[in-house]
Amino acid sequence: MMVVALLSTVVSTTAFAREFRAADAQNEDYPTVQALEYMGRLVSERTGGRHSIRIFHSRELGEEKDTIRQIRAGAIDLDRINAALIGNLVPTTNALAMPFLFRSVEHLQKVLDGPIGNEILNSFEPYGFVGLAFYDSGARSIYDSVRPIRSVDDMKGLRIRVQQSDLMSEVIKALGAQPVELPYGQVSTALSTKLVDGAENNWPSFVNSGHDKYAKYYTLTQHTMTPEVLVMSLKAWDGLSDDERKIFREAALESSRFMHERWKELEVRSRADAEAAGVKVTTDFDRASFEAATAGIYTKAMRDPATAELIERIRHTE
Ligand code: GTR
Repeated sequence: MMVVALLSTVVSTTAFAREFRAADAQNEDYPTVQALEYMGRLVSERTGGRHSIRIFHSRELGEEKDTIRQIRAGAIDLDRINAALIGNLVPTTNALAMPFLFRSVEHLQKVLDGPIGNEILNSFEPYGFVGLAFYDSGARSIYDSVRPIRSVDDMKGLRIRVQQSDLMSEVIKALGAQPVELPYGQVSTALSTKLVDGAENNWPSFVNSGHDKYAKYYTLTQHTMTPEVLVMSLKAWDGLSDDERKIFREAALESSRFMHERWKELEVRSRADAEAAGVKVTTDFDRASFEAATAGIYTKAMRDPATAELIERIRHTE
């Protein structure tokens, strides 16, 4: 009896114990990676050490776009990606990346924490992955090495790096500049060799990836507030029991709260570091000219009824 009981414990442990591989494009100092580490600790604790998360940061498992392919194939278990990268695949997700849609980060947070956020996380399954949680990314702004951007006219002719997202290319084109889609890992070199004149990102990414060394003008355009998303491959998800799914979901949400508490302060610190390193911040830019230039993006997006409905609901979220 004893032997059987012992054997069955061993079997059930080894049969289901797993190390889940998680990818993140950011490096280990970045808060999303720290959030994943936090989540990993919770998962290990709550599964009595049976499951663990091994994090491959700094694009060790490939650039963001490649990791989406791998997550769909089940080659990676967890992936922390920016929502803009999902938009090419799941068009309604582009609602989260639309220019000048969110009135503030608080407005965005309300949307993500409410039914819309939930619906978006739940809409990925047909594409081979499951949405677990959103992470902060603040607002993205345009930076460059050529001149301060005061109105949309100053964008003319600039080569601006964008994420590998059709929507982001369209936004930069609409602003009169030339979009250059590049994976995150190539942006620093592209800036230093002048392959591009600038890029766009939030303060922590701008500083953490060293772009502030090359782009000395940062304009607070805050043109998008696209959040980060944590997804799990459907293959990994299908292998979990209901209890384990609950553990992963809750740990993901708690890690998102953990990061949220640290994010604001990091944004402030990153901006201060950039300014100390000689970056000039333009705050008095002509926002109306940017909004007018990107109006056509809405006309196009609203042709898809599901996206149109989502955009309307986001606008009406108080
Ligand atoms: C960052 C985001 C990354 C990546 C990057 C980029 O803000 O955290 O996942 O999308 O932007 O611009 O490529």
